Amino acid sequence: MRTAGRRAGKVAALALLVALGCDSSAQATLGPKDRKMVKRIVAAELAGRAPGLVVGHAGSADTAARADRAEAADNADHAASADAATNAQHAASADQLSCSSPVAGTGEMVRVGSFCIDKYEASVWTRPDGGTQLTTEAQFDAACPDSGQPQGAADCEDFYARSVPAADPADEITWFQAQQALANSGRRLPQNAEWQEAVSGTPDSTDCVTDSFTIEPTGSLPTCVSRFGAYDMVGNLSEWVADWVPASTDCPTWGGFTDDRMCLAGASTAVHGPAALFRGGYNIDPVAGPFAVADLTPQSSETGLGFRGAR
Ligand SMILES: [Ca+2]
Ligand SMILES: [Ca+2]
Repeated sequence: MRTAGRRAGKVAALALLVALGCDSSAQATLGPKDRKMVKRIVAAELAGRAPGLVVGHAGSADTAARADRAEAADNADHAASADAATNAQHAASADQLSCSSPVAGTGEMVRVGSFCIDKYEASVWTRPDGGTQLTTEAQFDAACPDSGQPQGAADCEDFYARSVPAADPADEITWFQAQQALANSGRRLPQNAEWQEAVSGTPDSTDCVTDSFTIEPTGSLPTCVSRFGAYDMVGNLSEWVADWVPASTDCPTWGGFTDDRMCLAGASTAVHGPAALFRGGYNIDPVAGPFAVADLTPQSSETGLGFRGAR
């Protein structure tokens, strides 16, 4: 048994050597029966290999070399496309992280999840990098009508929303005017849900401008900041957001959830026009806050109602 086992081992080892092309003369040391067995093992061994990797046959070295070159080229291709994908990802995340100003000079934005929002309440100017600041309702109307539809010299062109500190934020401006000023600055109004996401972490207290009817310059209170770095989302000015609803008729409050103003209730059949939501509350404690919500027709210019941009 031991002899038979040794012989079987020798046959198997020899078969492997033959299959690898290392030895064929050694077969001469075997009897015809064992040579047959080697043949069978070699055939089985070769059948289980990729053609390009078969060694010990005519032309197989070339085939192997070609296979190696093909594999190297394939690997290089993969590496190049992996690099390209990585670079694209890096570029995308750099853009995401930067939230750079979409139009040079129009001021700072901060990253909130998948979007950017203005760091400050918007102020309105004649140029993207400043020029003359427009602060009154009459000045806004002379640059761009309440409807946001250009008319004569009021062509809505020299009319830019900017997110800059220590500026008088635009007050008594319509939703349509705000939208045009933002469009010129590469921005848009935030959606209601985006505004809510961005306000997170802003104090609901007199850390924000909520204790007077005075409208303060943007970013006056360093503690009135959201966890994303946006200032004055609570208080100072209320802020238009993009969403429209039927005009509300009632202010039933949030109940025990919060003391913030809640006027999104009822659907007026008397008000002519839809209503756009505005958020954050006027500068009055305690009805100002991160949940404060009310609505007005988008053509309204109301004291204490401004906006900020998103993109
Ligand atoms: Ca505000
Ligand atoms: Ca409040």
